[in-house]
Amino acid sequence: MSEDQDEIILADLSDEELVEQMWDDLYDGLKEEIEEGVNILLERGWAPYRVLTEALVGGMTIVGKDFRDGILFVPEVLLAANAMKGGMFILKPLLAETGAPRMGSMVIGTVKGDIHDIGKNLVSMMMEGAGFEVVDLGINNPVENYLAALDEHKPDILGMSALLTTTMPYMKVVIDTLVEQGKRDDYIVLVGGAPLNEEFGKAIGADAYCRDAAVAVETAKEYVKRKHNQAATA
Ligand code: B12
Repeated sequence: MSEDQDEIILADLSDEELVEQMWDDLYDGLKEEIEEGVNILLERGWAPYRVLTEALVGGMTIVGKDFRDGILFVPEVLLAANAMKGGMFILKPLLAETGAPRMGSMVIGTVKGDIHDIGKNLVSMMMEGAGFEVVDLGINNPVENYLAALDEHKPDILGMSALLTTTMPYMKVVIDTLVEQGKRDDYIVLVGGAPLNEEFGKAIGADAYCRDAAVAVETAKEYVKRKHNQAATA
């Protein structure tokens, strides 16, 4: 595949061919090619969100399937993640440039024991683009990190991400600690990550589970609006 690839000129491909080529390039961890592909699609007038979902997230879905099936291993997936981040870096300012009015604020982080951050970063980007101020705590966060950030920034929303079935229960540890400290109702708690579902979100006491970044934005807007209405009528 790499020999053929030397001869492929990305700019000569149709949109459809280019997206498929980008899926291959993401699979092969080719960061520069991904960056070039993103720029070409943007020059062709694609909306940043479309580039993100169709070219990048679409490619990562294929990587995820082959990782699950034991065809790809951690080193290859790390390269793919690095290539994806290269593309996301170009899209980030464009997604944030919507001029949306300030909607509220969010503290977000991946839970303890978990180093997956692509989905969390995407949610951060999309939330910023929708007018939310976002404090990103990064990966592998123990409960103390969340508590300190909540006290410091007093956000409307707490967002937690987990990609492993072994780390997702930690979200409950954070929520239970908030309950113990009488702070649970001060925040809208949104959770997400591939192994989660709505039932899990309810079971751990989150306000909502969001399956992707677009749903996260819509859900956040709805809850913040509700919170402000409640405050106004109180
Ligand atoms: C990339 C990847 C990695 C990379 C991570 C690089 C990085 N910087 O993130 C590396 C190689 C490091 C890695 C390591 C491991 N991984 Co991994 N990884 C993946 C992979 C292929 C893609 C994840 C991803 O980025 N998806 C793309 C993003 C856009 O999607 P997303 O994360 O789901 O996020 C979206 C939504 O979920 C939601 N969302 C996410 N977070 C949040 C938060 C909030 C608040 C909200 C509202 C919404 C939201 O919105 C996002 C955007 O739309 C998945 C496969 C999969 N199907 O998910 C496996 C996967 C998650 N990994 C897996 C495993 C097993 C591991 C390892 C244990 C492997 C190993 N043997 O070492 C380690 C664990 C390391 C650790 N301690 O965390 C398993 C988990 C299985 C399980 N059920 O627990 C998966 C499912 C692969 C598989 N099928 O086997 N991994």
